Order: sequence, then C-alpha cells, then structure tokens
Amino acid sequence: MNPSESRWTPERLEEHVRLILRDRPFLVIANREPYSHIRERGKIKCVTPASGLVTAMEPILRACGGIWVASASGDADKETADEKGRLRVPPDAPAYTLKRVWLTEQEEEGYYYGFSNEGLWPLCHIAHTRPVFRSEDWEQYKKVNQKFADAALEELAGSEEPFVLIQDYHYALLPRMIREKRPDAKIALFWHIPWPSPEAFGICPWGREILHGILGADLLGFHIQFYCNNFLDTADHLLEFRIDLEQFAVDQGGHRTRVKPFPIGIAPSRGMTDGPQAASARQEVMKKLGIQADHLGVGVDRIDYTKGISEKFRAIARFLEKYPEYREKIVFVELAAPSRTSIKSYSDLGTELEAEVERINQRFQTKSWKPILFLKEQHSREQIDLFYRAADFCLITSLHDGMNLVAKEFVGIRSDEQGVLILSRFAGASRELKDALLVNPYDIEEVAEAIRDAVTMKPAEQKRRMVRMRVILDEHNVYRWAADITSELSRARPDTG
Ligand code: GDG
Repeated sequence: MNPSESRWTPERLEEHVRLILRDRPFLVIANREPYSHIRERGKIKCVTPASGLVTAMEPILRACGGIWVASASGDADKETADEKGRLRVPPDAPAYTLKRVWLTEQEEEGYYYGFSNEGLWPLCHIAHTRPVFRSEDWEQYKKVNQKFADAALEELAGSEEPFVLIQDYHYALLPRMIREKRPDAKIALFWHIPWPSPEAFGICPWGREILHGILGADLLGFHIQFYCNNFLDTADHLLEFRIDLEQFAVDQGGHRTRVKPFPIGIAPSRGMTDGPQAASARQEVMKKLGIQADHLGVGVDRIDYTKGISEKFRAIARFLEKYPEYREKIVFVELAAPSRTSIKSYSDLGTELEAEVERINQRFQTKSWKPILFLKEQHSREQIDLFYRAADFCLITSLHDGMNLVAKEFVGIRSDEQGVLILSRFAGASRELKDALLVNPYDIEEVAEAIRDAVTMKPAEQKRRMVRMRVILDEHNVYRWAADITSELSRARPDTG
C-alpha cells in the first residue's frame, strides 16, 4: 500500500466512525469548549482557546459530527446557545453540536482551579511542584463530575449503546457515574497528561475513589505505554482487582477496563505551500518585531511550570555565555499564552519569567539587540504558524509533558524540510520524534549545546531529520488517533454478571 492510501483523512475517519457507530450517538466530554462567545466593544465575538486538547479534538468532531459537552466559558455564551445550552458549531460551517454546561464560581474554583489543577495536575506531572489537596475542592470536583454526567445522560436519553469519549483528568469520576446509569454505553477516557508511579500517586487522599471512577470506563487511553504501565502498577497497589498484564487490562468482576497507548497526532498541516516560505516568513516576523538576526529560535507554550520555560531561558543565556560570537546574531522569541491565571502560582510564574528575561537581556543586550523576546499574550493560529515557518529551531524544554503538540506542529508545517527541533526527553513526543535533538531540560549545559548544534546544523542534516519525523507524523495523524480509539472502543465487550 503506498503512503497516501494508508493515510488517515477526515473523510476516511468519517466513514470509519459511521461504520462503527451505525447511527448510535457519539458524545465527547471535555472541560474546554472549542468555541466561546465573548463581548467586545458591544459586539459578540467567537473565540477559540489555546489548548492542546481542542487542537486535537476539533478535527475529529468536524469529521464525524456528534455532541461536545463542555463548560461554558464566555460572557456571551448564554445568549448564543439555546435553553438547553446547545448550539451548532463551527459557526461558519456547522458540523456538530456543542452543549454548554454552566458552573457556579464556587464549582469552578473547587473543581477546575482547585482539585484538577492544583491537585491532579502536579500529582501527575513530576515537576517538583507540590500538589494541594483540599477537601472543599474534592467536594466540588465530585459535584461537577455529577453535573457533567447528568448533562451527558440527558443527551443520551432514548439512544442505545452510545459511544462516550471522555477527555482528561477533570473527569476521573465520570466513567463510573455514566456506567451506573447506562451500562449499555461504551465508554472511553483519554488521559492527556502523564500518570505517575504508584508511590507518587499514593499521596492523593482520594486515590482509590479516583481509580474506581476511572475504571468505570471500558477503555483508558494514555499517550505512551510508560503511563499505561504506571497506571496498572498503581491500580495493582491500591485496589484489589485483577490486573491482566498480558492484555493490559483491569478486571473487576464482570467488567474489564483495557489500558492502551494512543499517541495523539496533529491534523495534517497545510504545510508551507499555502503559506509564506521560510525566507519571507522570516522577513515578515523581523519587520513586525523590528529586529534583525541571522538565527531565529522560537518557543510556544502555555505559561505553566511544567513547560520548563525558565530552564529554556537559562539555557539561552548559557549558550550566549559559551558562544559569544552569536551575540547580536541570534534572537529567541517565546510566544507564551497566559493560562490558569487565577491560580496565584501561575500568575506569579508569568511575572517571574518576565523578570528573568529582563535580567538576561540586560546582561547581554546591546543598543540594537536583545537576545530574548517574551511575548506574553494569546496568539492566533496564523501568528504561531508564521513563527514556526520563520524559525531555524524550535525549543521545547518541558519538565514533564503528556505529549506536547507544539513539537508536532513545528515539524508538521515544515514542508521545506528545514529547521531543527530541540525537544525535552520528558515529553511524550520524544518517543516518536527521535530525530529531534533530545535534551534533559534540567541540564542547562546540554540544552545550550543543543542550541549550538541546531544553529550549526547543515541543511542536508536538517532535511534528513525532518523528513523522517514528517513521515511519522503523516502516518500517525489525529484522524488515526481517533480511529484507533473508536475501533478499540467498539471491541469492548458488554459486562458479564
Ligand atoms: C495537554 C497536555 C498534550 C499555544 N499558545 C497559543 C496556542 N497554543 C497551542 C499550541 C498547541 C497547544 O496550544 C498546546 O498544546 P501542548 O500539547 O503543547 O500542551 P497542553 O496545552 O499542556 O496540552 C499535552 C495535549 O494536552 C494533547 O493531548 O500534548 O502534553 O499537557 O496546539 O499551538 N493556541 C492559540 N493561541 C496561543 O496563544 N490559539
């Protein structure tokens, strides 16, 4: 079979999902809504958030229709939906239904900022930030999981054997809640972040309840096998169920949960044939920012302590210290989207990073040059893509990351087969993108050397690496990810006994 025959496309996914579903409903549950409506200068505007999950799920829903249940997040969300919180999206070419669920401030505080992001997020990422477990947050987490279960059950009424695809760590209890009311449903939970070792997970006061909730699913997906192994080890340590290490499953009486890796991909990029080529993209970027440089590096991150942004800046400083000949010749642009800013440590991090960039710039800058530009704001997809096209290298230094889609986006867009990816070995993406320059972000010296290798790498070598990485991305795109999960879910057997 030639590569184009095996490649997954939206059309092929649509056909695949249609054959599997045979008119049964397909429901996705995710915290983040793909479209929110906000009021700006008296007008209602539709916006899309900076989120890996939305980037990944949107093409799937567009391809196969269905319902996306999510938290409402915009101040004009209410008036753009019907009385049940429903609306058709995308607004310009409606293809599926978005059902919005409204949370009170207290619920959002406890469930989202509290338990999900101050508890589970640091619990699952080994980034040396202590999780905070508050019983009030846990109460809200349970309450909101129930609220989403009710919203989902309302949409599923009257259907048979629906497929339910639950997204992420915000909904650990949902699989069990839905299964209890709808034992006929086929339920998958995809956990987009890492799963830690049993010892690390064991500090969570409600660890058993979480595992019990998750194991209501027929299928549990992670990005890589390593997280699956950690999960099975954790279940083995904390629960009495039988772990089938041959089949990677947990058996609980008559119910079986299979645990499998599904490395997420990106939608095939339009590449550079439709957009500006590297040279003109570079010119555009330089003109816009009013800079001059022989070498341009780029970073794209949510401002989050797991992304190792401070380590990245320190490595750039070390590079300039070791290789002074690159001063005034290299500029690194960090596109940093503010995220979870109502958590103090997140808003503090934004300020600390600004101060760190200021310190580094003051140390190295000249009259006409600064080494780092820290652009702390939301950027449009077009702006981000322009930087990917213009850059000589993309620097990703996550301390721990489920996958990291930025790595894949950078490679995906470079149809000119140029550019170097420097990637943390602690990002799930490093398992597939072995032709990146893989680094330990805690080792500042190693990252500094990788920057040097990137800026001195010959075009032929860049091409050799890019070509290989692009083949992998092409084969494992996001449509294939969805197809693999739905195929596996369709094989789930009804509970016995
Ligand atoms: C979680 C896991 C996993 C960034 N800034 C803006 C913006 N972005 C886009 C990027 C990319 C996405 O956001 C970030 O994706 P990541 O994968 O890097 O990270 P998380 O948000 O932490 O995602 C992660 C992912 O889920 C999927 O499973 O890979 O490991 O942590 O697409 O381009 N997008 C817009 N404006 C910005 O300013 N519009």
